[in-house]
Amino acid sequence: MGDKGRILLAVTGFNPTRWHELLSSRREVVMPPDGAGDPSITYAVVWKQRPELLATLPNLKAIFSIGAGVDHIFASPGVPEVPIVRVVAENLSQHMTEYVVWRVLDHHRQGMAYRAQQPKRIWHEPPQRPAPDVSVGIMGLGELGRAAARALLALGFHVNGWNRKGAGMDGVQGFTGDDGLVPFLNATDILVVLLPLTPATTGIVDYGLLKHLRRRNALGGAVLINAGRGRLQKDDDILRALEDGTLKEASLDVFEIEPLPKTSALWTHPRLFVTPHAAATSDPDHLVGPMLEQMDAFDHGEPLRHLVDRNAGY
Ligand code: NDP
Ligand code: OXD
Repeated sequence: MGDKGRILLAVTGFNPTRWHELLSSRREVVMPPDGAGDPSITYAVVWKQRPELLATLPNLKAIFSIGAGVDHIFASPGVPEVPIVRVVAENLSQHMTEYVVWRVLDHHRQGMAYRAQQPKRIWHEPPQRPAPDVSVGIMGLGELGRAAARALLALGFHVNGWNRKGAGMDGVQGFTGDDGLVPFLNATDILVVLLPLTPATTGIVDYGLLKHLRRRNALGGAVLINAGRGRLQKDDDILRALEDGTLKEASLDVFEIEPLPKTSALWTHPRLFVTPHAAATSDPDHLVGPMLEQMDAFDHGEPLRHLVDRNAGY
């Protein structure tokens, strides 16, 4: 094992025992506080690692993100100029698709209204339109957005997509870049945010953006679902939009500060559904095998897959 080089496993915020067990099956693994400056470390597997740790490793060949998002890596200064690999996996896409379909269907089928009625024993059927009368707009039509779009199309929803470079998708009405944003929002009833957090997207989901959503629609109001990153949104703007009717309802999996502070008014808003950044959790049993294969292949001169574009930040 030794001549393969060692892996630095540097994570905060969760218990990495299973990641350690699986990575150790093929290579030696070092965990902080050990590892700083260690010349035998050739790969780092990270989630919200301690700032500057990566910059101390003289023989680092590549960094593997434990998530699809890599904002946690760029949040630290001095990230070395080595390739960064992010998670792209069927298993993760499946989990995110489940979350998106669950939340879209709950809003579409008036789940919040029924949950409010039940304790009061109210027997009332709110208006219900079929899925083709509802437009779901996916902001960030990447790996996860496309998987979710396929499932929503299969359910009969009209699907819009917004991205940066303009690659289209069959069955999805495409909108691109700054010029496409307002037309995209104007044509959207349920906004699903699956963007990465970059300098270009930070704070993009604010009150002004939500105002552009289509509100006179089959649902009786606009809906926001954010499973991308919390700092894409302004938490206070979402509360304001829920209060003044700009938004009918929202589902948030991510927040500006995580864990969401106990004092946040988001916890108790009656038309807001909160989950604790759990839409699609990285599963080591599915992800470590491909990571180790990529390390072996790269050591043999083959290219890495699922590389991050450092200039774009995702
Ligand atoms: P991808 O990189 O595959 O897709 C990102 C999409 O966002 C692409 O369509 C891209 O456009 C678009 N995009 C990026 N920047 C801009 C911009 N400035 N303007 C317009 N469009 C933009 O990422 P994934 O689909 O794999 O993941 C998306 C995000 O989901 C992750 O970055 C992460 O933050 C979040 N996530 C959250 C999880 C959770 O549990 N809540 C779990 C996993 C991921 P283009 O196609 O043109 O490049
Ligand atoms: C990810 C996440 O980026 O879990 O994969 O948030």
